[in-house]
Amino acid sequence: MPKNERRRFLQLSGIVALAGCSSQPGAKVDEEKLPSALGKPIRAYGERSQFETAKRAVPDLKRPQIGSTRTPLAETEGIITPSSLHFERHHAGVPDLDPAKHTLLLHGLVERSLVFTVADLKRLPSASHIYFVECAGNSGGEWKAPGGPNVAASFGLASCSEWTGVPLKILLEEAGVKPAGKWLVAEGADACKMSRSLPIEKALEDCLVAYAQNGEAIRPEQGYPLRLVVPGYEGNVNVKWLRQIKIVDQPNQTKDETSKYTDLLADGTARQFTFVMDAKSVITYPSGGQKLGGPGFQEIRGLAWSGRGVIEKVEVSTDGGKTWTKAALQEPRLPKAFTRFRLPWKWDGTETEITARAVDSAGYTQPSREELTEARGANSQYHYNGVKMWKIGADGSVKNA
Ligand SMILES: Nc1nc2c(c(=O)[nH]1)N[C@H]1C(S)=C(S)[C@@H](COP(=O)(O)O)O[C@H]1N2
Ligand SMILES: [Mo]
Repeated sequence: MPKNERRRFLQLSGIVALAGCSSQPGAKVDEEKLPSALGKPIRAYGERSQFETAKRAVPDLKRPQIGSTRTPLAETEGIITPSSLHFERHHAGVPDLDPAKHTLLLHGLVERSLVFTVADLKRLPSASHIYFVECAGNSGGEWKAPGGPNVAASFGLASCSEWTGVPLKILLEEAGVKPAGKWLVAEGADACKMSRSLPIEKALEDCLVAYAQNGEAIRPEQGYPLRLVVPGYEGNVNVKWLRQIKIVDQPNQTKDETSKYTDLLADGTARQFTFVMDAKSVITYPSGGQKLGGPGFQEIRGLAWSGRGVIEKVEVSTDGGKTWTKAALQEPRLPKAFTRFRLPWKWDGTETEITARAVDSAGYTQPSREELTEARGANSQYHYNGVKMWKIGADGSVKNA
């Protein structure tokens, strides 16, 4: 154990004893009486324990194909979102695509138009990276007022996976982008033909044509068999069920980029193609809807992320923003991925407000609600990244503040 970790552990061990462990010092435990049982047979594909209940709430929709589910982030640990709990956002349902028949067309302003089968793509050099995907509409309800009663409701349109695929740069080099090719248009095979324009520099920098998520094939809901992964950019450009990429000379102004994802500012002008998701953080424990067992040791836990790079610092306030303490950041800290933060805290049993703010490697600090609305007004439905407060009552209940 490194020295400072060890010191932290020793400091904690005193309070941990007060945090609900029921053993008495010196109590005798009979090893022979520890329970055991004959288990179930082995099985071909894993499932979680019957006692685990974390799930995505499925809204009751008139058209169930058009909607979203949210990741219950407060019920996940570490930085990886289980694929089965990744949020979903579909504009026209989840197509059931046969990977033996699905192809990706790469054409437009290129020397050679190319058609790739999924098998072709899997033969090419591959790369794996951990990246978050966050819908531009995540936390959108917070613009008007601090709205969300819990983490899932306000922050659950964000998840983090390990994505594996072919760097898009390799495909573009195969095709040979002509000098006039400055943008691309990526299109999905769902009924709405989701399509978005992206600058060619981003495509050459770090985009992936992904076929795997967390070690297995991408889930149908995440774009099986192929999705574009655009690290750090708003969720919508991560086109699922990817079927074509067309190289063009300017953004296409597709329906998906003109009808949505543009921020109306206070002065009546609008921001379009903002793309990058700014630094953001949220405390996942204690958070809205949870209840603290009683005064004493608590580990404050949360997630921070930034579309511009790595999270450099997360500060936590347990007195409504008057004083701030640096939280420990889980290593390795990866660019454009979730970073888990943790801070030991001794709750004295009185009413208080807790919050966190993130600083990223671009030197950007997550703004307060006031700073954000001062700069951008409160007309938008997208790209909200103000800090989130949770109010802890004297009875231990945690509510939206
Ligand atoms: N083809 C296609 N791609 C799509 C969408 C879609 O409806 N169709 N939704 C987009 C939106 S708005 C978001 S936020 C992300 C959501 O990705 P997920 O469903 O894997 O979480 O996918 C994007 N890619
Ligand atoms: Mo989205």
